[in-house]
Amino acid sequence: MAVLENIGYRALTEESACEYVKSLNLFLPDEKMTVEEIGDGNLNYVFRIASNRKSVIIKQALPYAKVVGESWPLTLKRAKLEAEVLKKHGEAVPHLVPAVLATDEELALTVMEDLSHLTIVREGLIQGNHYPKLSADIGEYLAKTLFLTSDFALHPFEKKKLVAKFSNPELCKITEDLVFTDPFFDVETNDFEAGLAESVQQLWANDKLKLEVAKIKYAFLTEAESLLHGDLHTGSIFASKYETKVIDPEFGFYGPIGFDVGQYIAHLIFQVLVRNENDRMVIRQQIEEVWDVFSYHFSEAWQNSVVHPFTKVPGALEYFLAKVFKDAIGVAGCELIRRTIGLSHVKDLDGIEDSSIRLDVKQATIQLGSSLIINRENIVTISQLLKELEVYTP
Ligand code: SR1
Ligand code: MG
Repeated sequence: MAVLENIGYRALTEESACEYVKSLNLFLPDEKMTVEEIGDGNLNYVFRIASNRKSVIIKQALPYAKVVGESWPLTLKRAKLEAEVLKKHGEAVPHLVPAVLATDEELALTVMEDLSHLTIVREGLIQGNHYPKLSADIGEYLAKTLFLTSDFALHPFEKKKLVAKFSNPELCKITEDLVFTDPFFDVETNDFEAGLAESVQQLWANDKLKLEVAKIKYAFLTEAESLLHGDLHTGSIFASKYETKVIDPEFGFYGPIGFDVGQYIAHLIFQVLVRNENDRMVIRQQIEEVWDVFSYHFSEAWQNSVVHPFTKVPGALEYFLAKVFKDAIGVAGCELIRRTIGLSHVKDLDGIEDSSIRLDVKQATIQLGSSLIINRENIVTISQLLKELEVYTP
């Protein structure tokens, strides 16, 4: 049973959500408004409130994980942390995150810009939509948010203040368990189709693989490089042909840069694996583009940095980018596996109706994921990653 941390907390209803935004004077007292609960994520309520004139979103944290139920209590503090991450990242890329209009710690909610003119990228990609700006925007988002919150841009006192401010142990524990631990052991939370049982047994018995996962998990636990989004999958991104907005950074914390990069790449890989030959090229290009744009902006910021004397040392930038790339490849491997056999799946895979095709693709994500984890020292360029991806593409 969830224990309430906030005395004044109450879960909003459509009616009270309306009253709430009125009390903030975001709408006129007699303005006609419509409201609907549109949340389809794992953890929160999301209300869209609109009049003829304007619309806003209220995102409210529930004291438990919606995906499992009240038996899985979850801190309400994550609402404030998410709003603070949005604001901090907004300092770096205001055009790529939603504007925060108000926050309420007691009710664990954030009122923010309505983005319903955009589509959740996962849904759009599954429908075959093309987002020409997506990966360039995400590359810029990653480079600028991660550089500007790192030791390369901040005074060490300021950086350490932020590390403490963005401590997020409960949400990190979810990632530590669901991404980096449970899928590699025979535990109850795992969820996979009977047709995958043999591959899963092999994976659980593979000590070489598990040793590499242990190293990747250790980096996640200990390397406070930058303020991460912490859950950068395609369900955390809204987009159209012209615009991209990154939402939902409630898993934000100071961690290794490669984590955000690797998660995003993994979810593009799902699309490569589920698409037919003609349609997958555009996603392969997006994988290439996100890394190119990320390294372009990151390198530019690095060269302009005046904080860290070692940024001027020849080879230092190359060393750091290579580390981020290797970390990203390892994380991508773990993400491919956990979304296939762990607790929280993705529609890209589970939505494949033909069971034989679905199983083939899922076998591919397990095998490719394992290969990325084990061979990440040798996969050092995007072309090598794309080559490896081709080997496992059904
Ligand atoms: C219980 S939360 C399951 C997953 O949903 C979130 O989006 C994160 O990816 C988390 O691992
Ligand atoms: Mg989320």
